[in-house]
Amino acid sequence: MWGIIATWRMAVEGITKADEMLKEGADAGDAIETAIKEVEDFPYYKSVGYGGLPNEEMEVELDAAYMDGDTLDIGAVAAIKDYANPISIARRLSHEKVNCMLVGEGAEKFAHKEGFERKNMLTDRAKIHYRNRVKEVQQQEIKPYSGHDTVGMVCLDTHGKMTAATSTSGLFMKKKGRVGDSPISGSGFYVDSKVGGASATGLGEDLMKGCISYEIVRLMKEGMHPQEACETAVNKLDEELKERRGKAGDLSLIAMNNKGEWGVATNIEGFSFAIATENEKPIVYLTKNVDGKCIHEVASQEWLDNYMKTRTAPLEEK
Ligand code: SD4
Repeated sequence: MWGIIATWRMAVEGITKADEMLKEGADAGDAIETAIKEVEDFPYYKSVGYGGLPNEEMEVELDAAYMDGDTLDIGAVAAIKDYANPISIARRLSHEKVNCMLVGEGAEKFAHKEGFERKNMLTDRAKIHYRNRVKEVQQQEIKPYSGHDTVGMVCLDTHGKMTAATSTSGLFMKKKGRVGDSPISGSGFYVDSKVGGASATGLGEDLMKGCISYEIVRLMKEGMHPQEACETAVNKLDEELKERRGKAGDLSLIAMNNKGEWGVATNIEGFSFAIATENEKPIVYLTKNVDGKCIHEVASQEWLDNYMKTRTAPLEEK
């Protein structure tokens, strides 16, 4: 059995490549890194890698993590600038015994020393988004924090090895140095080949309050199917946040166990995810939470076409 599951429609090209590799017996580490790089390199995805939206100071600061479910090795970078593929740097760091999570300048210094590709990650299109947002915020006093799509994946290979990985530019207009859940073990991701893995997207500040990826793996370890584990963890955190704080941020989670069974839960409208397994061709689903149960529907061709059209449409300066 093999499989890979990922947050958002944007991951489908990446997981298609990973699916080809896994079929041939590739390692879950190589497959997941390939899949995430594909998303990082595509300039029209506004919240991952090249073309990612900048922070308040118009700098693209990226977070990424990699975890090996056999050894429990973890590597992560946070608030790193000017490197093409943060996921590869995170994976490289996962082989270190200490100093596995590096931030900002320290991460850049490491990447430079190791010969990773430098790249200016701020595109002209992202600059337009930034300037438009600055104007919108001035004119309408709306909060600058919105528009986020982190890529998070869990992968199982034919040898039974599992991996998890994330990559993101975090929240648009975040403060310089702000780090979300994505590079934080247990929050943005967690995987244990003896059980399964999970990964998150949404409002990092709230996802971290529940260590929600770890919580899902823990529930799977207790015997829950990934779908039940995701729904239980997401509904519970959503409730707790509403009860204690009056509201809950966006929480969307994907998970897979070591049998290749998967689950997804969200507290928002229109969360999309992509999946490929030995039994399922790469496919995009949309999910919605109806009274605590998450119902997945295959995305229509019209929805898929529209997704790409809106992502790549010409952008006007306001
Ligand atoms: C963060 N969780 O930095 C990320 C953002 C995100 O979909 O997931 N966007 O808080």
